[in-house]
Formats: sequence, C-alpha cells, structure tokens
Amino acid sequence: MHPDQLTGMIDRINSFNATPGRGITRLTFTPQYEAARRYLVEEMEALGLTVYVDDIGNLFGSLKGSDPNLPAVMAGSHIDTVNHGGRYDGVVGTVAAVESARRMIREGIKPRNPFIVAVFAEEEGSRFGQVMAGSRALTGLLDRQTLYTLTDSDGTPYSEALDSANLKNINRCPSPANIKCMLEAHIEQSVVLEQRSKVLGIVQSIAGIQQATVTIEGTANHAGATPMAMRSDALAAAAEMITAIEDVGSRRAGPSTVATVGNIDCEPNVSNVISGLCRFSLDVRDSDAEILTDAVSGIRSLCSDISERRGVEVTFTEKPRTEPVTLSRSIGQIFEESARKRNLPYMWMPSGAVHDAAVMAQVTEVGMLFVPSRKGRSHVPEEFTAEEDILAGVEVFSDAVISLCGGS
Ligand code: HGY
Ligand code: MN
Ligand code: MN
Repeated sequence: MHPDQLTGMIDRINSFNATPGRGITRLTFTPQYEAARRYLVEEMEALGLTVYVDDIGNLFGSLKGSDPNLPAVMAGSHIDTVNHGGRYDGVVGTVAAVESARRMIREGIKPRNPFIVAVFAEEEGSRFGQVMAGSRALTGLLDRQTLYTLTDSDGTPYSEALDSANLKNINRCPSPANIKCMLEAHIEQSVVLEQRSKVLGIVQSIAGIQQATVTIEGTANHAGATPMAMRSDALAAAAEMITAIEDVGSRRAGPSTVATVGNIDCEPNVSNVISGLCRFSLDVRDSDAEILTDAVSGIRSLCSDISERRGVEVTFTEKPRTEPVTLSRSIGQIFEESARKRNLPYMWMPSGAVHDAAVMAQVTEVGMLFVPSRKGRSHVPEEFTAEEDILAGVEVFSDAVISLCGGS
C-alpha cells in the first residue's frame, strides 16, 4: 500500500468542501459532492473498473471476477458529511474499498467473485433528513417514491437534486441475492480503541436508531404583558422535554441507550414574543431492539405529560427505524486472522454510530472494521485518524476483500 496514494485520495476528496476552514461540508448531490464523485469515477475508471450509478444516486465500480456468475463481494461507505464535519467519516471506508481494488490489480490478484466498490448516497441524512437513505433505498427498506419526495431545507425534492446531478451510466446494482457479502471500513467515532491502545476494531454489532421530529404548538403572545400563569410557551415546554429526553438516555433506559436532541427551531424566534411553535430533532439509539422501543415510548409519554401540564400540543413525526444488527462472525474472524498475521493490536467491539453496513446487514452478510478516532471526536472539524492507522486498516481490510473474493 502506498501511504501517499491513500492520503492523496483522502486529501483530494476533502478538497471538495463547501465550508473550507470550518470543517468539511459535502452534502449529497451538491456541487462539492458531485466534484468528489467525479474524482472517484476517474480514479476507478483509471483502474479499469466498470463504473456506474443506480437510480438512487449510489455510485459503483465493479471489477470482473474470473467466475462472473458468482455473487459479488461489495465494499464501500459514503462521501457525504454532516455540516462542518470531519475528513474521515465515510471517506476512509470509500478509500479502503478503492484501494482494495487497486491492490488486487497492482499485485496481479485475480478475484473469483466480482468485486464492487459502493459509495452510498445520503448516508448522513444531512440534506434530506433520513440517515442511510441511499443504502435503504437500494435494499428496498425505503421505497423510491418516498425517497424521491424527501426535501432539503430549501424544499428541493431528492428527485430534482438527483436530476440536477445529471448522472451518466445509470445501471442497476446487483440484487441482494447476487451479493455474497458487504464490508465497510470506518473510523470508530468514539474513544475505546484509543483508550485500549488498539489499532483495529472488529465490529460485532451496530446499534439501532429511531429518529423523529417533535413539534410543539403553544400560544404566541407578548413577552412583557402576558402573566406567567397565562402562558402556553412552546419553547419553555421544549426545554423541559429536552432535559427529560437526556434523562431517559442517561438514567432510565439501558446501558447502551443514547438520546440526543441536536437541532431546534422556534417561531417567531424573537426575544419579546413568547414562542408559539417549536420543532426539535430526536435521535434515540440502542444495541437492543426492545430497549430502543421502550426508550422511545418512554420519551413519548414524558413529552405528552409535559405538554398536558403546560397546555401545549405535542406531535411526534417518526422517521423509519433501523434495527440493531449483529455482524458476521466469520468475516470478523477473517479480519482477526489478518490482524494477527500483521501483528496489529485489535479488539472486538460494538458500534454506537450507525452505518450503511447496518442496512446491508438486513440483506447480506456484513463485516465492519474500525480504525481509531483521536480523542473519540467525530462529526466535527477536529475529527482525526493517524495515517499509519488508516494504512494498517486498509491492509487488513484488503486482505479480507481478497480472501472473500477467492483472490489468487
Ligand atoms: O449518525 C450516525 O451514526 C452516522 O454517522 N450517520
Ligand atoms: Mn457520520
Ligand atoms: Mn459514516
């Protein structure tokens, strides 16, 4: 593996950024995203891969296998980001997949199974509001009509943004029945590997996620002339709900439950008017399906109690839930064997972050490999993973790809 090739790819992808100097922002189908995609198309075409997109906007590069009738080995991740995010989330997995193809070609290793690099659209949900939209649409967990009508903050529908990307070479990705397995390399996005001085994390499970938009309707009124006892203050009600949600996540639900409110807006949002309308995001996750269900219903009943007491209306608009998944032990053992051979410290671990791998695990065998995140920071400009760790991760990852492709 050539380190400068690897970092060169990461740098190049991150040169396409809407917020230079303030982290990385590359939202699906925006000019920055399209420039990064075109760069990846060029890189994969230069390797001799057959490059195409599907009608969702997922990008694929396939390397023929000596036995084209065998199911394909898929590897990939995403290149869209959160707003003002980091340089490595999604990009490491995308580069690891491309480098796996490059290594087989460079070393003259012929895969038996076809090998497909996949770059899934809208994994973060930062533009159209649904996490892992591209992989969920690919696997049928999200129907095309619903996907195409998702809108961004300007009201642009997904279908229009997709059309404006003016994609070429539209083709269909192999159906799940023709996919042998899917692999994803990713930054850990937490502190465990760093604390335990490990270079690699073999992912055993990925948490489930339930997101929702919570809307509170109160009565807008004059901030000075309205006595406190006569208020139905939507923003004050939201504040009480948000701390109650934090309490469910930290104390009342399970050991691995997390509950986050990351986004809030209120109307009319001026200092001398009592807010009449407030909306906030809800993100609840757990590695146990039942605890996840209980945590969400606990939050819903807490919010309705608060709304009753405060004389406001509360509504929950839930987004499709993604179930917690257990990943393939046998693929994990292939990672483990390679890590041992290469004398790299590793550990088996869960993932609190969700990934396209969690969606693909609903339809095929999936393996996931983590590399460390410095101080556990991610989804922020400070996100960092050392080059030597990425290199080690890509070597083990590509070992597994070659083994699963029956490369010789
Ligand atoms: O939210 C997540 O866990 C992922 O980064 N989309
Ligand atoms: Mn992310
Ligand atoms: Mn990611």
